[in-house]
Amino acid sequence: MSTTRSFPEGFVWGVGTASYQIEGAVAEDGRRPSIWDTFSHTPGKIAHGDTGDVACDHYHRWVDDLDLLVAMGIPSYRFSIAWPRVMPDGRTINQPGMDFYKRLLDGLLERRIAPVVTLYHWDLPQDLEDRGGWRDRETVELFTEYAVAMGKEIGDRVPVVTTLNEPWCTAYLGHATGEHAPGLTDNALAYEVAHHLNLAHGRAVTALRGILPAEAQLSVTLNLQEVLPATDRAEDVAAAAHAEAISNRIFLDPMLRGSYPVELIDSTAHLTDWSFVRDGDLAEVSAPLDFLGVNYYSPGMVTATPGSTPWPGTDRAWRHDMDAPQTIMGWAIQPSALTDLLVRTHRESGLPLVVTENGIAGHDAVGADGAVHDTHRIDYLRDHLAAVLDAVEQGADVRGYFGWTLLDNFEWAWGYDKRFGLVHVDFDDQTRTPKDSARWFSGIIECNEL
Ligand code: IFM
Repeated sequence: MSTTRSFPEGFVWGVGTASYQIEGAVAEDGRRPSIWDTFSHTPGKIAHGDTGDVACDHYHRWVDDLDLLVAMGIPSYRFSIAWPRVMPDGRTINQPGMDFYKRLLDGLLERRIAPVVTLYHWDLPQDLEDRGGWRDRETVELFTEYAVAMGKEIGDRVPVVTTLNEPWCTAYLGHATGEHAPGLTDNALAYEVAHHLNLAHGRAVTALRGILPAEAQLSVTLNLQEVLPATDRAEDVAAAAHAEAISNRIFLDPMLRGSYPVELIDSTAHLTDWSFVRDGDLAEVSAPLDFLGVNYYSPGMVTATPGSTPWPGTDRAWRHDMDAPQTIMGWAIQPSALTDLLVRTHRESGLPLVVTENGIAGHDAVGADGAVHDTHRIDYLRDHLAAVLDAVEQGADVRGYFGWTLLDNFEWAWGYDKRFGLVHVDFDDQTRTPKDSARWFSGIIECNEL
């Protein structure tokens, strides 16, 4: 017999997207290239040579896309602003680009959908990359100026602002493994970039507090990793602790406690002396937050024994396959790891949490009956929502859940192969077809129960 379980009262439900993954229109109305335009046009970087040039053409179809949100009964929409659209050179406001987001925000508010705005979901203006990008401390200053400009332009329409999405990806995939833009491969650089991202986040939070209405909520979204040791051998346990430090605590500790963990500094001493952390930085990084956004897809397992792929950013922990079913991304499916992550993160941070991303990719196709029967996604979402409820029962203060993602879209280095959407997109003619999971998710939202 199945029993129904309720989510907390006032639980926030939503879906998310990111600018480069859906907008297209990369050279319209004054937008200039971002690092992802450059990277995706570099041969060999993206599966099938895909680019975000058109993506879901959301820049032109945003009205229909907002109507889709209404049809799905989605109360809150998380999207990101393309810095190179509103400030093409990274510093000068481009009014037509800004007007796009004002129209989008007005469209959401007219439809009574609460916007959650991310300022940086990886599309750094290429002009700033050419000056050193996140390796250069000046980018911290320019990001703060960008945040201030956005606060002044749209702060009256935005109740929730997230500074950065998954700085781990920018630091490590962008600068250590080279899988993401700008495609650099230097572990030492990744730590410096992580610090500059932390500082940019903290400065932006403080600056925005002075501009946004008092009730505005400020946050950051981290893809926290639940890292498990392959065995209980001391070396593997130490490798997992190291991977945890360079993946999670490098962001959590400075943001929440105003310090970098000693283990992090010690275990990376062969690569960097951390002299890029200047007096006063950590006080700025730890500006108070209203909640913490957590993106979760999969746990990771590591071993100290070299041989497999190194954990991003280090040669002291190596990936180890888990004995668990996998998604088509090769990511292990283990909902209980989400419960553990939420319980621990709430206990250690004391902050309310929001699951800002969770979802699964598939090779979903529209069938002869005109529908997309993505039962694998319904199963994944159901099991992970149950994991959220388990975490709440164990004391974690989880206030919301955003499914990733509204539309099938440009999945970074994977191009259009991996479909994460609740809504199927035909990339030949841009037809949108809500999948079975979209209807299922709407039903959950409507009754606030699982
Ligand atoms: O599509 C991405 C998103 O941009 C950031 N978080 C992970 C998702 C799935 O890979």
